[in-house]
Amino acid sequence: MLYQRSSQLFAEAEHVIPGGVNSPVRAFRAVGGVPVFMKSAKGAYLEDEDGNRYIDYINSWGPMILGHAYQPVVDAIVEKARLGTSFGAPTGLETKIAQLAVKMVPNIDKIRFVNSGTEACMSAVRLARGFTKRDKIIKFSGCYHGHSDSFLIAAGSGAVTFGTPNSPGVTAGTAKDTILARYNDLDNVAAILNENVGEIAAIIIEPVAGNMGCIPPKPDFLEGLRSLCDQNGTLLIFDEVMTGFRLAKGGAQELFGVRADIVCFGKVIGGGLPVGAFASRNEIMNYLAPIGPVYQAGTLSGNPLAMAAGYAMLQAIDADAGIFERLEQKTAYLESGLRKVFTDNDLEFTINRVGSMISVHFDAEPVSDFVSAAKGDNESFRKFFHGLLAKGVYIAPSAYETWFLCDALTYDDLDATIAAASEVVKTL
Ligand code: KE4
Repeated sequence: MLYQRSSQLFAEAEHVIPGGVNSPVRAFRAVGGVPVFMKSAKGAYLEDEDGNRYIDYINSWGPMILGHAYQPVVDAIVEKARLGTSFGAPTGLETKIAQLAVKMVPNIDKIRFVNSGTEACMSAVRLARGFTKRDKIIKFSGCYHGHSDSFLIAAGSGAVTFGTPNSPGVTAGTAKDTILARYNDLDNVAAILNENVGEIAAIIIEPVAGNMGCIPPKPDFLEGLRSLCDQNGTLLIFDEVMTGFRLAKGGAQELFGVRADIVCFGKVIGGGLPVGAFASRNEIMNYLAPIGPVYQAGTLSGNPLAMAAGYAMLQAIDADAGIFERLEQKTAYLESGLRKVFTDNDLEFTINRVGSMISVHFDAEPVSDFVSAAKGDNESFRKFFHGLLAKGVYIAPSAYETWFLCDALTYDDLDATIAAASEVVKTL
């Protein structure tokens, strides 16, 4: 693989964009090397500026569940763009996508659209604090809910990659209201609630953690959080920015059968355009401006282009009864192939998977929380990443991320990926 054009573009970008990127994880800092600049994508494939082609397992960090440039989404965007891109006024399309989301997702009556997952989670926490009249929240070490101040406390994803979980700029005043718990440790959560009786507005969690690699909830963990919240008058916020419309039509709530009080969305719901959302039952959502006292707003929230893309995406998912089973089978096939490759080469590894979210950890121990996720052999991961990249397979450039599969992947693509891995592991 030649990366000459990417190298040139990166050098130019670094002069005018911090780190040459508009989101840190894209800078390849965790794996080293020059970030690849992409030119186009279609279906399961990316093409970079040097003409290299990749089988894509990032899919824009989750949104492209149907594959890149999915024609109904592209057509919807093009058609809508001709009619104007943003009015700053309500449009009928916002109601249609809201009605569809409410139909697809359990336990929600209303939804508010914003422009990113960060905005969705930030707004959900403000709403929970306003509704409960409590200040403190519990988040889990290694979970990432976007870059709002309250969340940059032992955050996952890029924040961990850069070893700065507690980012400068987050004040002590803010940090004091965020209490950290250990993922998959119900006793730890119960102890925190007992030490802060009547003070915890919400517990926010990724129901399947995707920002310290993919970490499934242990049996009864989510159910346990639900009952602890009920006992303490605390709201349970599911951050489904990754899992929403990916693990099931109704996301993790449907998959695990656990009711959240507020659900946050991003990624898939926007079809690749900037959309986030948060949703709940009427009792809570009616606390939001303009009908309630909790303020939240956005110039481009619900803009026609993003709504057109998101609506086309949700309609396609809603109409496709087999998509989640196909994604389950394809990802299970990939997992099985990788397990064989790693086992045949006597590697120490763990693979975690839920549906079409999967991660590889070069550590024999189970990975069930932030501490165990941090034990992975990052040097092996780095070599694995670059070895696959050179063979045209594009996985997440950090061990603290999750791979996302799309429905456009064929079994030939999966076989090619497994074959590439079987060659790369010999270099580890
Ligand atoms: P955004 O603000 O990036 O749209 O969403 C923030 C967010 C919230 N909640 C969860 C569970 C998330 O995974 C994210 C964002 N995910 C990262 C990938 N780990 C986005 C990639 C990036 O930061 O560039």
